[in-house]
Amino acid sequence: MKRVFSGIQPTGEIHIGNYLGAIRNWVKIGEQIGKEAIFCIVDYHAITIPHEAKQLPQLTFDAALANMAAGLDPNKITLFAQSHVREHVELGWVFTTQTPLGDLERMTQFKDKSEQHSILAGLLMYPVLQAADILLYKADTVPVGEDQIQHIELTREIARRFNYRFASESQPIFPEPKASIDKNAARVLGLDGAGKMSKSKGNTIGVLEPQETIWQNIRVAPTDPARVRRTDPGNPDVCVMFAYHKLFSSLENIEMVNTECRRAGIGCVDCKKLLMQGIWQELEPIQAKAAYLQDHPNEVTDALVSGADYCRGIAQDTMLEVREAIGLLPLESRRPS
Ligand code: AQP
Repeated sequence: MKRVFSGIQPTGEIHIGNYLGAIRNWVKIGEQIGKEAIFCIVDYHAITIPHEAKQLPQLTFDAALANMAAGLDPNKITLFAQSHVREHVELGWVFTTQTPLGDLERMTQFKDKSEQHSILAGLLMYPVLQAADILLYKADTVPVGEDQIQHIELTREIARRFNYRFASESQPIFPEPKASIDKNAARVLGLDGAGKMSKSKGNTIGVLEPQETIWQNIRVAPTDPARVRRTDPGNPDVCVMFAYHKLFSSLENIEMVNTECRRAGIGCVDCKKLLMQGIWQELEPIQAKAAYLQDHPNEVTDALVSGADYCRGIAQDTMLEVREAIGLLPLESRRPS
């Protein structure tokens, strides 16, 4: 059976970039018949930048809850926390020993993040652990946002190199997985319009953020800088609000905004109010489900426990193959022949 795998970091509130760029795609895939879908809250990744140890358990739980609220149904997919399956770290180490340093130093995300944070060795190794996450389950499809394409390419390279060194051409151990990108939301812009929406940049719209806070942030968000007065015509192509309309509004409203903004028939506040309606239509049911799960936390915990139990079985089978392939002494007390 084809297997899909993806993960999300519990580094803060899940935002609409995560939701539209990745999670919504996960939900669609999870509903497909004939594909097994595994999704992971990658807490070992979250500690590659400075973190608050006391907050991490709650953040991990909250990320699981937000994903379930956004539509991941544990009856259809498997959801678990990365640290509950220790084989991720074991395979990560094996891959670390096989990965040239130069491959890691050229990763764009490493370069970006090492400008923001002190460089921990784990930050450099991040994509190796990510490769282990994916390949432990021999997943062939990885739904992600555009920012992760380079990491998935490296995962393919790691799989290829491992197969070449330790397996036969006719019986490779790992598949070479492909990224699956939702083209409409591959790179959701941040509220500042300056770059991708990122938890660490504080330019997010949280999926579980109260309606009023979302509105306050949208109300003051920049639009077309050349449109100073209400009577000035605007250019939707350079306005982040229009980019959001394309993600949240009806075709009819998108067309109306596109036409009316250009001839100053609609002002920025009206445009933003209309956008808010579209956003809220999408987020309200998610927030209602989140409120339900907050009242029934056992549903989240049960999903994580049974998800980890299931994944551990797959992961242990893969590690048996890997250990044998790379020449580690078998676990059972046998003398090497
Ligand atoms: N702005 C975005 N547009 C589209 N997809 C996005 N993703 C993240 N931001 C956007 C996708 O969401 C999935 C999980 O993200 P993550 O939290 O594991 O990764 P991230 O890229 O580190 O998220 P942030 O918000 O940008 O966090 P920080 O600021 O900590 O780096 C991934 O599939 C990602 O592509």
